[in-house]
Amino acid sequence: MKSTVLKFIFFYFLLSNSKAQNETPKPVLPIPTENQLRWQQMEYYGFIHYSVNTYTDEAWGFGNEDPKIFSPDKLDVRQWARICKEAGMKGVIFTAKHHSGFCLWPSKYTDYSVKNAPWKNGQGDLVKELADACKEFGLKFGVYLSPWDRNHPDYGKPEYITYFRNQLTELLTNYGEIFEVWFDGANGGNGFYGGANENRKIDAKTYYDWQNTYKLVRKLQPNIVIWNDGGDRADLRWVGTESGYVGETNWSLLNATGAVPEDMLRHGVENGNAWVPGEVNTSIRPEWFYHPKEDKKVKTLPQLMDTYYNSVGRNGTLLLNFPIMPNGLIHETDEKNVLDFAKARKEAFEKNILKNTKIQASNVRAKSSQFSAQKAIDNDAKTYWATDDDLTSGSLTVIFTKPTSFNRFLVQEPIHLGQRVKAFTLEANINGKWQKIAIETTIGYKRILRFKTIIATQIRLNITDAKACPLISNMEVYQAPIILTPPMISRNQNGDVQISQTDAESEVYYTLDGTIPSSKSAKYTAAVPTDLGKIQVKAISFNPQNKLRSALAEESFDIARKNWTIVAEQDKNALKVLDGNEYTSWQKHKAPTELTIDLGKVENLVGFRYLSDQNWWADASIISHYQFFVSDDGSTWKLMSEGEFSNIKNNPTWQIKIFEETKARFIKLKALKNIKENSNSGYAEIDILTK
Ligand code: FUL
Repeated sequence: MKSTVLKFIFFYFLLSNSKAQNETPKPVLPIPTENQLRWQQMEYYGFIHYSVNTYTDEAWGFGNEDPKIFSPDKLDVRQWARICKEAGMKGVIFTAKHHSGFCLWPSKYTDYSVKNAPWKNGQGDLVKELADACKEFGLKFGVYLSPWDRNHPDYGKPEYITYFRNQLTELLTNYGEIFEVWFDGANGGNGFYGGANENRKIDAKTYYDWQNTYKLVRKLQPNIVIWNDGGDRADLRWVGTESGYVGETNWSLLNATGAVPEDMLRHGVENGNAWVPGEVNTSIRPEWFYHPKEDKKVKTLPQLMDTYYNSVGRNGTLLLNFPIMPNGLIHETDEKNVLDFAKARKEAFEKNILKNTKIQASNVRAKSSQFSAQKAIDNDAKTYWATDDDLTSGSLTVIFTKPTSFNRFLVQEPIHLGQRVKAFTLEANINGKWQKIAIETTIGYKRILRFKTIIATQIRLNITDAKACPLISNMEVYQAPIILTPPMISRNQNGDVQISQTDAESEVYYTLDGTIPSSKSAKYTAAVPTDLGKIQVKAISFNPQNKLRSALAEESFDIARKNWTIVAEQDKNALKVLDGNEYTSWQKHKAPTELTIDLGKVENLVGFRYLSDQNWWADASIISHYQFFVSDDGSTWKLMSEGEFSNIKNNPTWQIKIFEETKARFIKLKALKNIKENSNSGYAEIDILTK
């Protein structure tokens, strides 16, 4: 009798236990809301910056700009929507009101809007036009409403909050479904404020009474997600940089209260108690608004690909900005580069090698087919592989029918049950031996790994640590083609030639004798020392797999600047003007000012070149009017050239000035005037031309 009872108890436990295992794993809290889940699945969407400061060439409007300047002659929101759609984006967020306070819709609550602009004789509503265009092109629509308003007289007083909420109500009521609202963190400071022209400070945490503002937002748009980096924690977080990346370790969690230092923005908080995923916001140009001087600084295809892998590929979303030109259109270079980017992504993720492959798991939850390894490659995002509850590790092994080459690995967790994986490795069986390809940390909604092409017969995802039983909803493997863009050539102060690859898997070949390089020319592996004379470098990127080559890159350099010194200058940073790196710069003295260089020996000069500080915020320091002197002894000077660098503000590229041949050992560039009075003079590079 006793033993029958015991047997019964034993089987009861066995049964109830296996029943529990058979059930859906319990979520690991916190988990995303449905709105956050839907938003995460969008992955990639566009930002559009346009306002009165588009017409003053400023990053921020001050709030006193005359609405009359808002008069585009070619404005076409359908062009914006078409480009976003063709780029593969799923939505668009529009600066309905930026810090200037100028409203791009005819708000009832202010005259500082398109109502008083010449565009469409004050009858236009740009928010409506764009919302409609988005509908037409199948894009979701979102709005940026700057909490900071440099125009409004009440900004800083309690009355402004009513104004702000009234505007929010207009935007969230009259333009259909809004998927995301953006509350920028820039808050308070100098402004026009209805003519007060003063500095107004607010406490971004308390001033806007965010909790009640959020309630209003959710009441008007139940499906929305809220982005806010200044006030109370909202649905999405800033990743702490506008450069286009989030940390490789990226938890979609933060703590609901308390400060969020930059490190947490970048990586999230492993044991955070609130689901606050990261959105990577970045512009296709250095700045958010359109500035003609940035026409040659549009992110290139390799840069855009890096941005993608460093955002969507790291459990983030990508919010990529287009500045609108004064004529009302997106610039053709921005369009071309973003469409090239779409094409390259399509090619990279065209053929998933894991379709119809054999897959095995180290453990399957309750041995149930519902949670089998197959669920990780069944192309159904709702199903997933799961282990038993008592495990926090496990592996999935894919067996190919023949040696297979690949260079990308994509993996996803079903995050509606929480973000679990803390650590994983990727291994491949190459020539019968298991090798580690990558050692990583978090996965989250999506993780994509890039590595050099390998040829393997098996591949294994090894989850080495997780918060609870690991779950994988999807795995994909690809052979992404090599991106062949011309390499970048520079020469440092020592005279060494440096050539940068644009794809880790490409090869670079170069010549120094003016001939066109081929794969039989010298292969670039490290900086190439040269004699210090003039050189001409030609280089190509080469795809060793299909033997295709990029367009030619070529640069000519005058004599190396190895023995040059900057005269009477203590600041070591001054040497940055000779380092051959266009991205480093030096600024010190206010114009008029002089920079004197000792060339180390007498040279036969016929001209000089100047490259201004290339940082987008460094406009003021661009030298516009100059004199150039030479000397034998550094004390008696001869003026060789003077004048202006025409159009340098809009086109801050190398400025070349030629003069009559002369012999000299010292040179002096005198900055007579900069673009802005009373600013320092800035230099990225100074160089000479010799006979
Ligand atoms: C920043 C703003 O100050 C920029 O102008 C831009 O709107 C960017 C997206 O956010 O904080």
